[in-house]
Amino acid sequence: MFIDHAKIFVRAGNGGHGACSFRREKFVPQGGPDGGDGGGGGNVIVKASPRVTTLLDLKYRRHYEAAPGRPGEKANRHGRSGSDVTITVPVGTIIKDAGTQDLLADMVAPDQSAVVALGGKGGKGNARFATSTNRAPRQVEDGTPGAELWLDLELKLLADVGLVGRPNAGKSTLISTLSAARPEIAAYPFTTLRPHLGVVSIGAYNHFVMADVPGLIEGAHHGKGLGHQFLKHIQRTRFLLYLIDVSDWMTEDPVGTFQVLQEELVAFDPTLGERSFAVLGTKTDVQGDGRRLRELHRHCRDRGLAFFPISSVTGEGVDAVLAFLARRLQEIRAA
Ligand SMILES: Nc1nc2c(ncn2[C@@H]2O[C@H](COP(=O)(O)OP(=O)(O)OP(=O)(O)O)[C@@H](O)[C@H]2O)c(=O)[nH]1
Ligand SMILES: [Mg+2]
Repeated sequence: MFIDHAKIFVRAGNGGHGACSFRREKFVPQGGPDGGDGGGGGNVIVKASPRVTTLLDLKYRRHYEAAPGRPGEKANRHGRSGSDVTITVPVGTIIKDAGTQDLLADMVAPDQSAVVALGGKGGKGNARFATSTNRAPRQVEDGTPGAELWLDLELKLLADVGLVGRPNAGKSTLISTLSAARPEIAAYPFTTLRPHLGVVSIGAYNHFVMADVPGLIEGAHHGKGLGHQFLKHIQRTRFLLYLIDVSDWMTEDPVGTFQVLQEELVAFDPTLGERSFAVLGTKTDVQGDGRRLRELHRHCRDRGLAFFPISSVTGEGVDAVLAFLARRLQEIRAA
């Protein structure tokens, strides 16, 4: 199951108390104070892993607690620190304080980690309070409490290229011909029920990440179909590909379809209207008399929009799209 939101409770360990103790050894009368410091409490740490793709685990386990520091001991022995607890999340997870909604961390890179609840400090033992005038202090310090709070975690995928299209437009088919991603593919709408990421290689050294997002229909930004819930996963893509079916068994007009998709994106997030994009006319191997392809091509050409006819089945046009994406992404990264 793909889960992209979770609320969890985290508690860091308390610091251990400082010890109050005096040296008691044979033949050493009036040994000085030797109470050690308490250990620090464990932290709660969040770490991003590319091997995790959903927040599902956090739905099942909602409480995370790090170990407390041990109290100090006699003979100046410091208490052991409490061990940290680490929560693994997918890359792209945004972590907020659920109470204040303050942003605590945005886990954008693999292996990035952040302390979300800091362990308490260990208290000083009485040995640390000895002075020339007070050689037998009984004073000790308590450890401080570890932080505790509720966290909101939200996964917003990070990808270079986002695929946008109506159900059945051929998004999943395209990503599975270009990458190792294997989303479900079938001739019915809403086949793909969760976003998928695929790594697309261009040549030996260059690659980019593509996101297949479930199909969008008119009203998606109001929650129609599946769109609304997944639109946020294209918010953090650098480049969009609009996939428009131009096959002869498609009934609607391709230009209207493209415009509805654009409107849905802008209604959801106006900045998506400024995102660079290209338009793909898909399934050209079954384009029939080619009328739909011509209409869409003309519409794009008149507006100076990048347009490519492709077929994921025969491979027609796919290399041209790849070469174009490689160039555009390089420009975007450089900018
Ligand atoms: N002939 C032909 N069929 C294609 C092509 N691309 C996809 N299809 C078919 O179109 C249907 C829908 O393809 P999908 O890739 O599942 O479409 P999608 O956009 O991912 O659909 P949703 O997941 O429902 O949003 C499947 O039956 C595919 O086999 C193509 O280039 N040529
Ligand atoms: Mg699909």
